[in-house]
Amino acid sequence: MATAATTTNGTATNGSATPDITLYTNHACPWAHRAHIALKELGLPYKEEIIDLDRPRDPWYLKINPRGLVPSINYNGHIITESATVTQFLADAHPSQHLLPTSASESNALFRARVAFFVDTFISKALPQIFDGWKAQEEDAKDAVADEIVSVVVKEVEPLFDWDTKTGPYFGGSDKPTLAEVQTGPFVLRLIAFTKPEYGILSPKLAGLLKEKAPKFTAWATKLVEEESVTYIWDEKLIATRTKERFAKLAAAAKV
Ligand SMILES: N[C@@H](CCC(=O)N[C@@H](CS)C(=O)NCC(=O)O)C(=O)O
Repeated sequence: MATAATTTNGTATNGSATPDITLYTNHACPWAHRAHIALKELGLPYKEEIIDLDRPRDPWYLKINPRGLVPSINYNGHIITESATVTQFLADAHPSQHLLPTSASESNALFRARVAFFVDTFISKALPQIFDGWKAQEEDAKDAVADEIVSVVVKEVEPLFDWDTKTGPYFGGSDKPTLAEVQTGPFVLRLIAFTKPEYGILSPKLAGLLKEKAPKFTAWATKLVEEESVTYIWDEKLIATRTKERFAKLAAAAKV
């Protein structure tokens, strides 16, 4: 029988007892959004503390996370910061769940390696272009960035969709979101939402181009953005409006 790892207060951390979790977050932050998806997928109850990012962090929060960033979690008295670390920890601490197969076997190790490579590819190759898209203000610039986004997705991301989708649409053919979807979901959600013409953020041509040139990515993304774990804290209109205003302000300031 597996022995439960224990924290200083004697509570099991291997998923056998419900942990006491506080998530320090802001619903506008895509990195913090990763933690919300992981917690929902794992079915873990949690308290949340919304951190106001529009003003300097309070000293109490800097004690929790000296970098002043969200997300952070307090898990049974232990502080964990950085979204990738937080979500990996939650998946490791609750291994019976579908997020990531954690027991030692070659196939599980391979799955984890492929998830890590997929996430690294999306974040290091595609995300910079997606962020450039949010920044572009003129229609021509938006269209040019849309071409760049499509080109990087076609070259770097689309080839990674090499699994059979008969068993499920998610990473490796999973029928439920995995850690790959947890780590990329908040950005995919914004990518899909911000191409809607009513928001005027990304080029409205982008959705059609992705559908035509990256059909596997598009089919996966379309399913993912419908998942309850991905949408339950999402206020699309509010976040789109704020994103548009924020980047318009930044662009105006850069011109001065
Ligand atoms: N690498 C961090 C990035 C987190 C991050 O940039 N959070 C932003 C909000 S989206 C933040 O807390 N910003 C506060 C600030 O910069 O003062 C992670 O993955 O957790």
